[in-house]
Amino acid sequence: MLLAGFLFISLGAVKECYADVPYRHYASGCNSGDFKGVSAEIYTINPNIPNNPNYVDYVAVFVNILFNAAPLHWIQVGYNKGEDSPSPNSLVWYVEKNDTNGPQLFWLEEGPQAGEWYTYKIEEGPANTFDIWIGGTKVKTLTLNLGNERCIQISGQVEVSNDNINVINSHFKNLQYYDGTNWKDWQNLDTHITIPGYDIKTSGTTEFWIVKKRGGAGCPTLFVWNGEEYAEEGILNIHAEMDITVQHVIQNSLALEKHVAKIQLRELDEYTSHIDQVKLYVIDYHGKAHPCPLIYAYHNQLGAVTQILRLDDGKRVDLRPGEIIDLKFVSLLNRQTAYFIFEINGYNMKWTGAYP
Ligand SMILES: [Ca+2]
Ligand SMILES: [Ca+2]
Repeated sequence: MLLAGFLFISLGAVKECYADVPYRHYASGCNSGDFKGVSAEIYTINPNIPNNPNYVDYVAVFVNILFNAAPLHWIQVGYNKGEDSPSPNSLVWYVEKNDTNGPQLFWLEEGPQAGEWYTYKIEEGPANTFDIWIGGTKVKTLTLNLGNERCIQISGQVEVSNDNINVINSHFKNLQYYDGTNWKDWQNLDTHITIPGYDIKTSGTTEFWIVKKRGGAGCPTLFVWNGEEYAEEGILNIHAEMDITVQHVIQNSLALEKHVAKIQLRELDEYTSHIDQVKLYVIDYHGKAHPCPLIYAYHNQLGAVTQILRLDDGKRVDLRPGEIIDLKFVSLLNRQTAYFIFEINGYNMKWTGAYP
């Protein structure tokens, strides 16, 4: 998008679908081939722009047709928020191209409403003319000087100048191409993202969106009381669409105070875990497992949940982001204790609810 940095763009392989340059990161979905148009519905995000003193900060969200990788020739339409527009740090629509005559940027007088969807469309006509549409209105017709160059790739992209710009909920759907006669759904969708801290998710070949990257594998994180503090044991991987049982051999020393072991489950990710049952076993030096009864379970939002978590009966406790369950189990084994195993039955569907 940004002209100031234009000379620094180098596009490696076309199918990688982005230009990897300092201070610019991309999230993109692309479809390689010779097409005569691209169209997508794009959700409007409205992030804060940090205004870095050393360069122009912006976010640009657009659809693009790429004609040539070196030199880079393309046409795009989308919205921008940044210091570079005539209405700084407002949401503004724009059209931009680069061909053998060089780059040209056109700011429109209006922009999208945050939180709304708009359809962006570029359609090739005769003699390298391109009609550009936003929300059903033709906003521009441009003639490009392309020689024999043809479309080699269409894409939807989110481009940021600064990793601190929050791109969560950026979302493209109904990705379509024009074959010269009809508009059709994309048959292929390659995604790529270089914005740190985010992941890109897809649904079929016509939709993708950006989510916050999860720290590790997700799901509840297990902590055990070691006599001084709750020590982190790690994640209990219950990614599934229905209950699964996962066992975890406790690595830290588990302090028993009056025969009571104290354990915590914390949801450190942004997805809810549904927990049916928790168990603790103490293993003796002969390898025999002895169940430790659950005597206390307290959810920091829901209160006492002991009875719900005792039985594997389909009655579950939801552990939402930031929530904690305190657990106490009784072990009477004492000196014969070799180690402990924690067991959980439940599930976490991970990406549910990530749509704006
Ligand atoms: Ca239960
Ligand atoms: Ca169950």
